[in-house]
Amino acid sequence: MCGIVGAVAERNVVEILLEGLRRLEYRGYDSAGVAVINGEGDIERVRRTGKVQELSSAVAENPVRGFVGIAHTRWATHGGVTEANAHPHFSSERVAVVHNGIIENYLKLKTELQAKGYQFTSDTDTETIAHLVDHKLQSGDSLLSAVQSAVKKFDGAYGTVVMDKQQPEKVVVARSGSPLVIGLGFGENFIASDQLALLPVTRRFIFLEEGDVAEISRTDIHIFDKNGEPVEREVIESNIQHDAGDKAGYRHYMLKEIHEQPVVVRNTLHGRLQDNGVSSEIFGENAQDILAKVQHVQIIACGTSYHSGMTARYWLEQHANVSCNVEIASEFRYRHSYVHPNSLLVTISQSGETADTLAALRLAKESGYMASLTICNVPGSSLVRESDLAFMTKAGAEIGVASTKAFTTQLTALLMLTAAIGQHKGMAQDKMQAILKALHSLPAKLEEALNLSDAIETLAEEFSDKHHSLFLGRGDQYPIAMEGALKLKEISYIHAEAYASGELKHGPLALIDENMPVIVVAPNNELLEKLKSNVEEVRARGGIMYVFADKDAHFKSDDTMRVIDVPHVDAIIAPIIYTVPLQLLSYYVALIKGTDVDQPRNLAKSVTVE
Ligand code: F1P
Repeated sequence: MCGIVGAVAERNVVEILLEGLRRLEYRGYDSAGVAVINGEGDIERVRRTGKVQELSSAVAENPVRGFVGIAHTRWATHGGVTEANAHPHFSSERVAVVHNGIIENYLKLKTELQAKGYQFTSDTDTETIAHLVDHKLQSGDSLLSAVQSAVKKFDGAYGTVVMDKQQPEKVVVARSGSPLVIGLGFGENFIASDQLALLPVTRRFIFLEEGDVAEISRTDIHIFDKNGEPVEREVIESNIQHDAGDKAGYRHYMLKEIHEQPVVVRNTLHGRLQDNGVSSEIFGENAQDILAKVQHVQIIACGTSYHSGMTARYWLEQHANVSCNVEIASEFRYRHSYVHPNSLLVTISQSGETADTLAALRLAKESGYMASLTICNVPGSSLVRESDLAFMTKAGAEIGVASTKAFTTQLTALLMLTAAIGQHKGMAQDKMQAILKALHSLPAKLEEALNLSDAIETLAEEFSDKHHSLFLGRGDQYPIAMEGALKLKEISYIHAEAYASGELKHGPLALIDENMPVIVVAPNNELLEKLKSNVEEVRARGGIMYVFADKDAHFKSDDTMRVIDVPHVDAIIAPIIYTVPLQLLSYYVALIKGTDVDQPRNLAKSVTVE
């Protein structure tokens, strides 16, 4: 989704801003723009639809220079993808604004501002911010107080950065519902919606809190909380790799991230397993008491993270003996759900900023949940800061919009959570030892799964001309089939549906013909024989199947069925391992189809608006 970068320095900041935008490209966007206060004290702006490269070329042709500037990648919400709708937006050639989020009451504000004589040049909600701030400035307010009083009028979400050419030594920023991070330099300071944008210039960050407004100059940062009181916020030293934004020789970030899985799963496990169990403390300081009392787990997430939650439900109920519900955040937040006694709310999110998941957490906090835990990949993110407990996955920066390594590290974390809760619920030591052994084996087994790469690249050729596909799984492989289908549709644009194969007879069998490939993830457990019957149902109707299975499952390739041998693994970690060939399949199909693998059309990496 939209990205923000800003800088206040004593050098030309244009290249810093453009590089910041490049590093935010992964989030998904459709236009980009930059504005600086130049040497004459005027604001100059360049905007383009399309990629940041278009903007860079435009800047190269007609250079702009300035020591203070703001830049933006826009993912259209209000108003089409046009240059006029791209940020930064101006008011009176004096104020420039970039904004992430949605000002929900913008139509009312727009009418009021038009009545005051303001002319709108875009269809965006953002332009109301520029005019409102300008209106306050005209009555003599400082930029800080103009922004402070303007934001009081907004309903909705914003992360915004504002420049005033008459106060050219600073920018003022405000955050509510859309993340902003201040980057601290030496004699210069920066702002961005994501720390990744600023890694080339700093590693020291302040994460703004909800309702914060900050005035940022080269040498000073003054932060005010939602009540307008001055506050100090902690400075955090980031340990994210500077090269997190590089492809390391891979053709796409997604392929790099698929191949990183053995290492990042090892990192996620590192120091967190004991000889006889999993310590509760890895989930947070008070986790011991909380996990001991848990009687019910409510998992909330979106997209791929939701699929990891669905898998965890099988594990928690079967192995930890605790009841568990899983729900999509956008549904959960708008219904009245029953809160079981001693319920633990678990949010799962790569980014920690997904708007619906965050809203669900905030709702749950008022609804009588015993405590909240987040499984998250981004330290300092909103979910981490606002949850009682947090477990950080160590996937590192994930750039590909289609989530891969974040998913397998989430599953690893959720299996550790199963063991930690199970420990309090009387899990037998032999089961605990089996889980620990399986967890230890994960990195090596993921390596083995990656060896299927060449075979899957060849297999992908059979899919590239298909328009529809069906993914089947049973038990804890059903969510893996769902994740496989999601990956294929996200990056290859082939319509893919996932079904629990026991449901075939209840409708989807009607779809089966030779043009509908059926991808089967075979469980390595007591459901195998049931699945084999489902496979025969498909075969009897002329379906063509691709079966990912353990050798011991004894599937045989023939005219109607291609069998891909997946490394033999303990059944409990099979969902994690079987994910890998499905990721590779969608990657290679997308490669043949020539789609934009890392930034699929219409999608955004971090969904910070509802
Ligand atoms: C949830 C999610 C991702 C998906 C895409 C859009 O994000 O649906 O799973 O790959 O990036 O958002 P998160 O809450 O896990 O960050």
